[in-house]
Amino acid sequence: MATTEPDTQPRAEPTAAQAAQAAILARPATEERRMADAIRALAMDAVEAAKSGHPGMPMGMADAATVLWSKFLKYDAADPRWPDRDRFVLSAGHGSMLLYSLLHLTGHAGMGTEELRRFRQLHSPAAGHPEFGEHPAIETTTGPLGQGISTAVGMALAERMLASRFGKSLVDHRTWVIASDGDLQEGISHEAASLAGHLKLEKLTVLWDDNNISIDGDTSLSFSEDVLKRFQAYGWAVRRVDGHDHQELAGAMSQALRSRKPTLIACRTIIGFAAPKKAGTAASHGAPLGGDEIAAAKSALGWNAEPFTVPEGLKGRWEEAGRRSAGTRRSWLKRLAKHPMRADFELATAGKLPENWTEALNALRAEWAEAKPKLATRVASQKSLEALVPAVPEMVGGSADLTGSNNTNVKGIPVVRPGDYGGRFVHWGVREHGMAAAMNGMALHGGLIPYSGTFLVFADYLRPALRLAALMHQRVIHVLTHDSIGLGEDGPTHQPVETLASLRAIPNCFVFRPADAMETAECWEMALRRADGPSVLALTRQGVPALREEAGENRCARGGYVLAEAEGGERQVTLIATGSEVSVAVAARKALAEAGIRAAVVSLPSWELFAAQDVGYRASVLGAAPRIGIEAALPFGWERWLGERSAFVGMQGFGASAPAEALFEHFGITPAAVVAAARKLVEGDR
Ligand SMILES: Cc1ncc(C[n+]2csc(CCOP(=O)(O)OP(=O)(O)O)c2C)c(N)n1
Ligand SMILES: [Mg+2]
Repeated sequence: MATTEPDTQPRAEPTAAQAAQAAILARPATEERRMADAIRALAMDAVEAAKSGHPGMPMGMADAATVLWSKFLKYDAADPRWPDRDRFVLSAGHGSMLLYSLLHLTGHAGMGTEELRRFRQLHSPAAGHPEFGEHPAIETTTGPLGQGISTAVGMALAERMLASRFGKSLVDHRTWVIASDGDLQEGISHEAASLAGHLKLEKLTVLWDDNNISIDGDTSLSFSEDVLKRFQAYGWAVRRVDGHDHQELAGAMSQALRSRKPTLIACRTIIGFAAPKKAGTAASHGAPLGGDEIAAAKSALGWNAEPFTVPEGLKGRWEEAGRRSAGTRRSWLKRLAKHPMRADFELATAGKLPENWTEALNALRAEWAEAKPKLATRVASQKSLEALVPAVPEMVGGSADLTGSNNTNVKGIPVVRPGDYGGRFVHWGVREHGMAAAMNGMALHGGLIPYSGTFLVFADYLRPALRLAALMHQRVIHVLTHDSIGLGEDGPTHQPVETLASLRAIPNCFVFRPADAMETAECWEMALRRADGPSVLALTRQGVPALREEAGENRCARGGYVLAEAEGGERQVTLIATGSEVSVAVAARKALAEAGIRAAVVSLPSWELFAAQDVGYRASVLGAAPRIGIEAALPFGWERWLGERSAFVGMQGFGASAPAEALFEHFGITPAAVVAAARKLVEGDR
């Protein structure tokens, strides 16, 4: 007979995380701890109700967030768009319930209990991941790891630049980020952190949720560098704290306020803190905890309130925190009212363009109509910028180490330097992805209109940030030069063939591919006017002839237009081209006329603008005759404009290394090829 009791299960030894958790829970539950517990309870409840979501991160970072939002963050729940508020970015966007709980608890309108109950449901502002535009206090869309922290670098830079323009009395705020292990693993954060250190963005503070856990399990599976040493080497101040100790957290945040460098605070936390079985494990990362585990977690915290409710006294403490900076905001409003630069400040932060901003550009267009210069469109872009940048003080240029190739700098415009933010041109270094995310941050911050530069083919190095700009409706402009085999000898690694199609595939991203100098100026005007989304300017390295003879109306405004109508009767064929291939179409039209074939040439610099025109206009431009598309890129997407009786003259695969003229000949993107295709279509018609 067995002598042991058969009905008692042997107890598993507590894990290190469970032991640490027990020790923390044994500390006296202060009022601050109770405030953090409110976040934990709401996060558990909302994820449970939605039957999906990420409870672990909000539970782990609740203490750090409580210290930040009740003692340090400058904000007023009554006006979440107050321009001089601190910016808060939840880079680890999967922990969205952390942000929604904070907004709810601090008394922000539009994030009531009902909204929390509808977490992750259609049209709820409490979406799966924080989405810019869903609630005024959501500063940026996060979820794709690494984007938030990198966007925040742009916000912090924007603050420094606007402080330099308008002075400390109007612009004096900080940028705070909560980032996770995944954020710090993503390459983009390495680019952005390196840049922030270099630029000495001392008002940027990152709270790293150092919980050693990601989806696959312990981060030691794939992550073993000394993160603090890495950030130190970037030029950051670094600290390590117990992420559940409010005093340590507050101490580190106070030090960050005094730092002359950006600060990384590693908050050692337990993911899913308070959940008896799942804390400290990946199981709490991205799934509801389940009723029993929630009940046990609440009991461990001594939390007795009904789901989605917070005891009144505690809610009052939180709402007090939400009003903490109301007086500071009122004083700021008084300063603004009397400020000599008030009008300029309000114009800039509203994203409005100054009066007469097109004057110099129009003068340039008039000059070009006369002189008909043969210019690379990247050079025409530079000249357009020389007319625009002095007229629009919000414009901030830059390049990812290709300034001389992208032609994005303007003579006399100073460069942004570490500690000196009076410039309006940023040397981003070879950091396309970090550049594009930081530009999103500048646009989101408000007061700036960033434009970049790199090669078109390297759009793939910045695409995830551009996609977010499109999703968030932000005005950022990417100047992407060397836009085809026309760049020549650098060869197929540098010659985009699929890039235009891939950028056109991003919703709300406008791609402009101007044909000559005049169109370049017109496309610049359209990109700047576009306040609700990003624009890409695809520009040539090689010279292109002037095709336009008049400077009146901005013909690119409708996205596409008839550059040259067929002469001597109805069209027999319509040649539709973009960028450098419009001149190929013009030459082909002439040769076809000599052969007795009546061809019209349509320039189609922006498919998105053209698609937005009424059907009558589009039909009149595209015509009823057979169509030929001409573009030194893959045909992908061209079926949209071509129809059944059509041909395409362009690329079929990767390019090659040779002088540009030899490549256009080799790949058959020539007037002769267009003529042959036209003949086939027209003569096949007879
Ligand atoms: C760019 C990107 N890749 C992958 C994911 C999917 N994903 C969401 S969270 C996560 C990692 C979770 O680990 P961590 O960042 O440490 O967050 P924690 O689990 O500690 O909350 C991953 C891979 C993502 N959101 N973004
Ligand atoms: Mg983690």
